[in-house]
Amino acid sequence: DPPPPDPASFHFPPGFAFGVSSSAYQIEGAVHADGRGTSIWDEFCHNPCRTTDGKTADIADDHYHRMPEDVELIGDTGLRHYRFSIGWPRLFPDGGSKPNPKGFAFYDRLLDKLLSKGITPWMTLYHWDLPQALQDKGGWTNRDTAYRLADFAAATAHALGDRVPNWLVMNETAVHAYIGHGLGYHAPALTGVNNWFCALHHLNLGQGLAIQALRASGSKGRVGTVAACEPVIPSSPSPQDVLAAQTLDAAWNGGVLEPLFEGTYPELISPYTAPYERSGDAATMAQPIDMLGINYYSRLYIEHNQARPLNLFFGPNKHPSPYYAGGWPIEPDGMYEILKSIQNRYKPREMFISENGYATGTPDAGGVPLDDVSRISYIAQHLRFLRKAMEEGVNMKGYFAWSLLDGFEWNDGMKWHFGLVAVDPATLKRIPKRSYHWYGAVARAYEASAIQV
Ligand code: GBH
Repeated sequence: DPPPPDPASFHFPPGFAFGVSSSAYQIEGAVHADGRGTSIWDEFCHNPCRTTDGKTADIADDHYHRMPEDVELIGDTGLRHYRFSIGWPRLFPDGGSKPNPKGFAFYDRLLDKLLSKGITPWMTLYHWDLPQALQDKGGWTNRDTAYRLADFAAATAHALGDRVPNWLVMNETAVHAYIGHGLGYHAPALTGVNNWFCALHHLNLGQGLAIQALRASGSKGRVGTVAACEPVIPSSPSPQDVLAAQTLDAAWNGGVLEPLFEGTYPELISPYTAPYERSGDAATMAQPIDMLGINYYSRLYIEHNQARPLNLFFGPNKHPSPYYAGGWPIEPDGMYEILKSIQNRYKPREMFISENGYATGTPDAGGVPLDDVSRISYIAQHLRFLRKAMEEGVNMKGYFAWSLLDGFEWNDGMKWHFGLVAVDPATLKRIPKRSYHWYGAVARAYEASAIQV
């Protein structure tokens, strides 16, 4: 990798947000503390343990008990924006309407701590941690769950809304639907075409209902959501692979953006969502939003595969991109490409990159690499392509690196390390990597130049 570029060499217009992202289940740990209920991911980790390395998120980074120190880390390096999620089972342990005061007290403390450090909160309502009690009633395959999300949004806005300037309803609806309900690699480990599209439709419906609930709550915060959007490429030019890629593109990108912006589903998937749609759903799903967060990591390569739902699956990348240890190709131009296409088609009011990051693998005896110039290079390349998209008229208002801390990586347990800061597994001590200092310097240089503009 080249030596890190000068942090002052990035020029973004005023009003741009540099931040970091996280999610509750991946960092909080303390799964039994203070009356928290069980989520579908606790089930996935324990009954039986289905992570590829056998690790659970019971402790994770113990952020629940170390939150003040973690917020200090964000602020001390010069970052002024933080995207995090709230744990539904911590706030409503049985998924119903009975709140857990100690859970609310935690997010009260988090919001107050952020605001006292001058850090703007971007609060995700749902980053995949459904209360198990709702899963027992069918979870996202049950239409009722969409209404429960709206109640959850309203109750949260009532309790915390005075300090939330940015609401984000969902994280990566398409990933949750496909990988959690179609492939079964993520919780709740359901499989098949029916579960996949039933969950997708109810997630889109719940998103619309939750946006309405937030608007009605009187919270002054702006309201948006987050989608995983990546160009989908056939693994080979064969007609079968091309159809597989077009179909996944319809489910992954179009299956979330079309209902949100246009109230429809792409033709390639509408036969599968139709059985679950009721009259009025189109209008409920198509809510105006203030901002759209895009999570981008790499292009997706898809091939025909008869053993999987809709005869498609992730395939090899036949293009000569370098790969990083996390296994995904490094394709910063793919970020530019997807942003341009979303801007052209849907014209969101504004967008921001809500996740983008680089993983190293399970550490060898030498530990997690702290001189992480590859991560710096990855972020720098993506910032350059983001800037290029902006110069061509894409209305980007922020960039959030994934993630502050090495954390729990869902079905892969603790295998991948995305953090700007390492966490010693024995002591849970936070150990900043070189990228933490470099990325903070980018944000500080930006603040200094933005003030001069
Ligand atoms: C994000 O999902 C999540 O929002 C976040 O919680 C998570 O920690 C972060 O990613 C890092 O994993 O071609 O077979 O390798 C991103 C999900 C990642 C799903 C890339 C598709 C490519 C599949 N996407 N993945 S493959």
